[in-house]
Amino acid sequence: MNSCYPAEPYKIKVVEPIAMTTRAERERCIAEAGYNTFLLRSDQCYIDLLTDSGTTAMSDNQWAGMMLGDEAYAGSRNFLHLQEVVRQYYGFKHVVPTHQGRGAENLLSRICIKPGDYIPGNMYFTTTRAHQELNGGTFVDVIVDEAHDSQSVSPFKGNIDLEKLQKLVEEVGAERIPYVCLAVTVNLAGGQPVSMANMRAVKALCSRFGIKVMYDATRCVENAYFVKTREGGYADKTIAAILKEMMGYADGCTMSGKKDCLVNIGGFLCMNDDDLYQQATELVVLYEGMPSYGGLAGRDMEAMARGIVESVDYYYIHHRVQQCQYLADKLIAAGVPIVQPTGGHAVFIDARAFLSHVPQDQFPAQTLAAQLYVESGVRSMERGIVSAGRDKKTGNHHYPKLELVRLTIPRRVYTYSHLDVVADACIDLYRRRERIAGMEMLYEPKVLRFFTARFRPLR
Ligand code: PLI
Repeated sequence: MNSCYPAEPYKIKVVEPIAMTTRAERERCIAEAGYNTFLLRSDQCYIDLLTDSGTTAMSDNQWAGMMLGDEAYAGSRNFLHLQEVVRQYYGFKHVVPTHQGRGAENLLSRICIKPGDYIPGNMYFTTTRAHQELNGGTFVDVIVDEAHDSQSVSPFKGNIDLEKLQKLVEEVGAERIPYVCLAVTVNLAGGQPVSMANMRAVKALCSRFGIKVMYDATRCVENAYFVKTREGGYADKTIAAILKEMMGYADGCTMSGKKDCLVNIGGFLCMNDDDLYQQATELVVLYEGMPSYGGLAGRDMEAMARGIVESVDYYYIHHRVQQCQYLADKLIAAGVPIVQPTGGHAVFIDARAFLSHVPQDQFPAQTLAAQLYVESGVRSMERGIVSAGRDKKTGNHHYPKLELVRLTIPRRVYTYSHLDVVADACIDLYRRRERIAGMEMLYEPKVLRFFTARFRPLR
């Protein structure tokens, strides 16, 4: 291992044995799961890179906090701690806890979106767009073009294209745009960050038109790390200072605490506007719980408050992002096509280039994820045509330019040795790629189909 990859800034106190399976067992398991890695059982997986969501190893300090859970129905002291920490690190005036990120998306979309509205964003995320559409809105992608090109090495491929945004405002009118949804970082583009300059410019443009800017802050600490390491003028600033500046260009945010707040469950909605807060407190009691717990136990709010503090530690985030880089570098050295530059939470294999003989409507990324599991017991996730779903007007598949397999690294869970196994399996498969055929879809759910769709290999 090259010494530029930092060793773990933690030591192991508890271990969880993982399943060792044979190839024959894995062939049976994936067939039973309809060739959909979401439908595998976790005890059928050796290294589980399905997601970094809720899969974090919490620290001893967070577990200690769990024992201090105040499970009062209203006014829990853990809520007050969470509120204090969110104000300190994110800088927003109000926080409404939710059971996870999509709970916050539901509240925000229901309050702000009217039928016929448009919600510009830097590439879609599945649950975010689903909530926007459920409330009658139309998502419009205003991300920079480089984001759709897996080989562009531009450092901030998550940026919003200001011209695209301004054009949309002029076309539909500012009154039809309740807010701009800016994700920091952009999951489906490969974990690509947004520059501070772009955040500042988006805020300035939106202010001119009286449009709110709401962040999807799910991986905001990873974004802050990239600002520090890639953007001029930030190298000497702390992650906490960068995070606070980023949030200063937003009117609020939705947050999936299951990622950058280092917890297994939790989320929140933040805002500065008192009226929006009032409306959120009225709605949260219907969908989540009292505004002082929002679907969470007191202990979970305590773990999240402590996780937020830990997440801005430089040694933690440096190691996290460099683990992804380590895996990426091994794949690049062997010629395996991946999205560049490497993002903050995952390595994304370009399945379109990897299986160039498989047409997109034979689901190359879904196929590759299934094959990788059979090969090695490594569970990954499709992020391509299956995840993109269908156009709600025409009923046709959306055909995203990016057809990816995501190898998502859970936080503080796996070692570099595990990543060696993952890299070796991908490389072996790449050498035998011509022998892999595509698949057909046998069962297709109407909403968020990737979770439960079933497939069959084409012979
Ligand atoms: O899974 P939730 O409901 O806590 O959060 C939804 C969500 C919102 N925004 C973004 C950018 C996400 O990545 C996200 C959830 N992501 C999942 C589950 C993932 O595997 O990437």
